[in-house]
Amino acid sequence: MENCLFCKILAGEIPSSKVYEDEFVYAFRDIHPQAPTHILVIPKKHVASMAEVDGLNDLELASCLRAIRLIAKQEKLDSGFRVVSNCGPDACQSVPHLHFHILGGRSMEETMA
Ligand code: DGP
Repeated sequence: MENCLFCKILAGEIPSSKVYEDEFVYAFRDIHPQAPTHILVIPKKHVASMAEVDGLNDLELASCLRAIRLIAKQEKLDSGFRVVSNCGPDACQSVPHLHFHILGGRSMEETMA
């Protein structure tokens, strides 16, 4: 998708710190980490958000969730981690390419909003 920041990262036009890649998924470190470990997991196929997830097939979608488990193991987040996907303006989504934040490496607040 033209003019999509994360599609440009996928294409290698913008550098990123890769932590995981497979046929359907790419994951890299967030440029503004909000926890000691803060990783973004994206589907390689462009869909804007969870609201448009019907644009992915089941394998593409499940691959994101399976990648999250693998990355959490790889990053040794054994005592836990949080997964967040902001969707739309009310959730302050700033990059309109579906992504899952993996946050870990410290205790999280009980409140999520
Ligand atoms: P969200 O607000 O949920 O749409 O999260 C977008 C995240 O993307 C935000 O935590 C910062 C991150 N981000 C924005 N631009 C870049 C970039 O150029 N490189 C990397 N690695 N992360 C970025």
